[in-house]
Amino acid sequence: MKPRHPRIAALGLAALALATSGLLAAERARPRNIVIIYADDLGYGDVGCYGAKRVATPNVDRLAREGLRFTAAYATSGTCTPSRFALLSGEYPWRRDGTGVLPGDAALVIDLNRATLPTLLKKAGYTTGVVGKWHLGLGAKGQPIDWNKPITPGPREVGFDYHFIMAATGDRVPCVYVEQQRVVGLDPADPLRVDYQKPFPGELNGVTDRATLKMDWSHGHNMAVVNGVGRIGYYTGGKAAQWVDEDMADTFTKHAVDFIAREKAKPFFLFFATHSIHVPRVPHARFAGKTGMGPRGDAIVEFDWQVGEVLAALEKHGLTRDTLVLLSSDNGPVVDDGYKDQAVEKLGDHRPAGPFRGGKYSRFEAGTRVPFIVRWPGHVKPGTTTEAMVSQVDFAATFAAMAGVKPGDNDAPDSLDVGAALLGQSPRGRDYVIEHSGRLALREGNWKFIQPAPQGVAFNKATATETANSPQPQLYDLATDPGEKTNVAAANAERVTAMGDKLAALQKNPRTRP
Ligand code: NG6
Ligand code: CA
Repeated sequence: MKPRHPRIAALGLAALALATSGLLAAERARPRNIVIIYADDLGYGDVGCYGAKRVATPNVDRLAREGLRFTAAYATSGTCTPSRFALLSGEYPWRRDGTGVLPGDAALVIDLNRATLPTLLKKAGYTTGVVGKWHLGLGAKGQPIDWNKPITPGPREVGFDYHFIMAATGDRVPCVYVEQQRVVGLDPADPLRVDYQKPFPGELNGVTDRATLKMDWSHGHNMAVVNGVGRIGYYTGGKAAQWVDEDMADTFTKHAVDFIAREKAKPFFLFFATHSIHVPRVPHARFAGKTGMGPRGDAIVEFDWQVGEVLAALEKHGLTRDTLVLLSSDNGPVVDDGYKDQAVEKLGDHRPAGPFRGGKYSRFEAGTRVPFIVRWPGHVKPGTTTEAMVSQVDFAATFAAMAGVKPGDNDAPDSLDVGAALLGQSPRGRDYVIEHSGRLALREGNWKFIQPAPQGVAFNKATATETANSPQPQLYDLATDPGEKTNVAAANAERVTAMGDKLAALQKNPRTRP
């Protein structure tokens, strides 16, 4: 039918468009439960559904088969602390001093005056839990942690009802778990003390007692010796509380699965941050030798097993359909990260970074472009793939929107709601992504601009990482050159200037959320 009045017809169309968009937003259902499985140092090419052939990852692959696999999803940073900071706070870590890789006795780096992903979800009625690697500091600034007393502030103050964590990393002391503010299994008669500067007399030392190591170090990791493995930092006491590296994946998985069982009656959010596949790679005997790739490959298989256990727990409690599961990694891959664990020798044709250049510690794509899968039966189409760009800094705004809560004006300042892309309803996520390791890089569409870094080394010999540092600006066309092989900056001077200016403006602006 021909509209009688063109103006009214136009108005009608606009109203229809508004109604539809409103409907879409309102229709974006709220997940009953949310589980984020966050691997450590797992590279884009490390799992089967992203192209790995020599290591079998049936559970990760199953998640992809039942969900949506992203080919352009990013951690904010090339290392752990900054990526985790962004994930929980919705703020770029490079806006804040002190968000680099933290020692095990660092103070909490998350601002308690702002909402976080877990506080937002708590507001929406979710019970929240974190199990695994924390690495965001514990305790108040300027007050050394007393490990023998309740440790606060920490995950609880950041918004987690439940925590069972390691303070930093497996290669940093103290080698103990912390549950609900207390070191697990601590004997009060054997108090635990930590020092990152000087050794405790009488304790084994990675330099003088090197012959006692069951796994030698290649760089760093030569301070305290715990379970025959050299670590970063020194500590004494707390012997009864010491973890067994081989049991770590089992321990974390048990606590994740127990959390699900305990909280199943009401909506929950679980942040399951595995230590796999970070160094020291000491998988359980069940997995040791499984891949022929040495402990790094075996740790991938152990990670995949952990994914399987979480999926099985959801299934067992009838929660599969009601739970949005998101799997990703905190930064790209590294092969030799400080231990002689045969990762280099046994790598063969396995490509941890997939088709990309760089790795952990790098601003080339492999530093931050990570595996990323979302499964939510009935809401996310199974077996699908998307090129939509998303960043982990978006979790706070995205999950808050799904849960129906609004972050305050000062909260999650860099987090964008990319819910439509996350659920595969739109092929478009972000228009640009900022990649960070030391300095920054900007991906806009398929153009990748890398800020010059006059001081940084281009190649880190110890880890064999191409950092992307160069005194010159770099520009790559990821559409034709995903491996960032040909710097086309000279032939595209205008684009280089425009992207450099845009990045500088984003850096200056204290927030990017509209
Ligand atoms: C580095 C460690 C490395 C790893 C990294 C943090 C040395 C020589 N290297 O300083 O082994 O622990 O920090 O990794 O000590 S992350 O994934 O937690 O960011
Ligand atoms: Ca990491």
